Amino acid sequence: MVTTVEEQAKLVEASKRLAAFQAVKDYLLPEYTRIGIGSGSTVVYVVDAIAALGPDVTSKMAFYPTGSQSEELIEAAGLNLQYISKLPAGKQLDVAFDGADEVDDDLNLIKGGGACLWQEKIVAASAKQFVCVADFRKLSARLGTAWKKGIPIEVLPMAAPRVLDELQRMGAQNPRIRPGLPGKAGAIVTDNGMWIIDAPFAPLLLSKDTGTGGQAGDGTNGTWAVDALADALIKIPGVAEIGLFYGKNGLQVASGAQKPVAAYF
Ligand code: ABF
Repeated sequence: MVTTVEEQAKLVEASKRLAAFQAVKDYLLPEYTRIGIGSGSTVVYVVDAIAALGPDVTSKMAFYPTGSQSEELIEAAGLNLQYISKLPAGKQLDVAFDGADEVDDDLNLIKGGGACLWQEKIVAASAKQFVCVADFRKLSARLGTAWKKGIPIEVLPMAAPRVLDELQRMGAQNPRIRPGLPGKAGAIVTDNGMWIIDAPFAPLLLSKDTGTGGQAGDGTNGTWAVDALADALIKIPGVAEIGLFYGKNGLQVASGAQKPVAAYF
């Protein structure tokens, strides 16, 4: 039984590591040449697992980061760094690995706790297969249950007050502009010069829970289905990207990428 904070922290790290090594074992095929690498602390183990395959396997591969953190990880591991902006039109990554803040039963995700969600979505949507690597704390039946800080939304700073108004109208409970990192005044500024709004909504329904006999899922009484909420959020003027990654439509509509595959313990 886990009794102390230190023991819990050890368990979480062990879970991230196991998930990462298993994900790389299952989903990184030796013939792949273009690999997306996401952000966050779990991805550190993904890069460890890739580096452990050795140069015989990895020297034929190029790795595409979602931001400066994964760029540094790739370089520090001696892997071949490439940029998604240089990926020619018509080409795709073979696979992309990334973490998440929460994962529901349908493999819909909340992402963006680390403020890199826009680049993360572009890399995910550029891949034939997206592999979400997450430890046991991230799993929940419905998004908004495990990650309670709200859905991260990247916004144009000048639009932030209007976006906050609209989010409140849609039923978000106390949406807030994310503050800067400790010691930094003002809002957090993303790599794209944008701000992040965190918008908590009541736990989201899965599409199968809505429709005939189910709940509406269209925001009535503050209840949203994942896909309906994602569609509504992205249409708000001033919203650049949202931290809802949903398998059925989000990634497929954007790119033809497959539904996310999860590997976790
Ligand atoms: C990225 O890193 C983000 O989308 C998510 O916010 C975060 C997860 O980080 P960690 O693996 O440290 O929990 O994947």
